[in-house]
Amino acid sequence: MFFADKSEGLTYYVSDPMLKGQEFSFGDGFMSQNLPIIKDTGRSDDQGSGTSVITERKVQTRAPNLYRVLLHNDDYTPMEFVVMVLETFFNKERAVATEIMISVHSKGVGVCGVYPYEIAETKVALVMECARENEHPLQCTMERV
Ligand code: TYC
Repeated sequence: MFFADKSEGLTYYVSDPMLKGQEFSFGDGFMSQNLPIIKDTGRSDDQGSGTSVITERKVQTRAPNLYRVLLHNDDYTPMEFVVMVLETFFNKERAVATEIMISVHSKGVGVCGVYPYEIAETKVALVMECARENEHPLQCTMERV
């Protein structure tokens, strides 16, 4: 299996047998596993020897993509319910939760926290499910930082 390193115009082969048959592209995180990389010494016109040698051990880490989780104001969700949501799903102290709720109430939108994509997505889903179960129109969304 291989992937193209577009930044250097090279093609690498990953020598880990566990990854046999899988295809990868930059950005899916597998490079952060410190895999041995074999640089292809063959030529693209098929005239190469076909021999490959391990030339480097490349480590590439990625900063997680962070997302703000937002609460939106509405006219019907009880203030106490919003405070409970902030305490339960965003681990806020009651005083902080109350401040955030009041801020959302007066400004229209407010940040509950900043998280990597999958955590943000889970929190949005949990809040929306909780609001729906309690028949409140509270809206929770996420946006890229
Ligand atoms: N505006 C709501 C009320 O007056 C309270 C509220 C605050 C609703 C924050 C949603 O995200 C929200 N009951």
